[in-house]
Amino acid sequence: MGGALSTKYVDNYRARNQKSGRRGILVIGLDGSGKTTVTYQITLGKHINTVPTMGHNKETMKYEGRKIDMFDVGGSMLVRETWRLYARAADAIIYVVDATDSGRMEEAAAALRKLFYTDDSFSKPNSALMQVPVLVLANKQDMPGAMSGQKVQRALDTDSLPCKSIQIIPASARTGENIQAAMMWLVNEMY
Ligand SMILES: Nc1nc2c(ncn2[C@@H]2O[C@H](COP(=O)(O)OP(=O)(O)OP(=O)(O)O)[C@@H](O)[C@H]2O)c(=O)[nH]1
Ligand SMILES: [Mg+2]
Repeated sequence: MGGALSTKYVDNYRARNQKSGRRGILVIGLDGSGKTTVTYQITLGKHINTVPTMGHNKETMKYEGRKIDMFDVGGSMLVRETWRLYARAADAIIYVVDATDSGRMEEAAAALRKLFYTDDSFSKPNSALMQVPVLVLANKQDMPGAMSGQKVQRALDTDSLPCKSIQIIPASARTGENIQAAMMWLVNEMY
């Protein structure tokens, strides 16, 4: 667990990565959607019990010989304001959705849209993200009643999102279902 990033850190981070080939993935989504569980399933390959994230949690891994940092940021309303700063350091985004929580799907859609535009009427795309691939994980598929990937796609209205590419994958961070396959898609899009 850590504090929040500073603008200076973000800009230096990008400059350093351009030379070394290192990449940064930002993991975001509403509180309790499963971001930290997803992050550990990707970096450690197993299910770990979590506590709510304060600030951010940075995990570094090697994927097919390349170094990748995962910035797993808290999803509570207050911390969501910092997503935009973290997004400046991101080469890719994982957006985690709790597919069992249809009651918060609208909130999840609004939070995603808010990051991808810089104005309230959603007409000015966030230029930092236009070349970034986005993986949406429709998480918690191990639970009965979880919304399908298609339903989550419709609810989030992802077709119009101003990004490089987007893929919605149903997955479970608890069982690991589809997590590595989803990650493979994202890494291929990122380089
Ligand atoms: N059944 C099920 N539970 C999950 C899954 N992924 C996460 N959870 C549970 O959901 C709860 C929240 O998970 P976290 O990974 O801490 O969620 P988070 O998005 O990091 O939450 P914040 O850090 O508070 O923003 C925990 O009780 C997890 O065990 C999943 O795929 N299936
Ligand atoms: Mg967390």
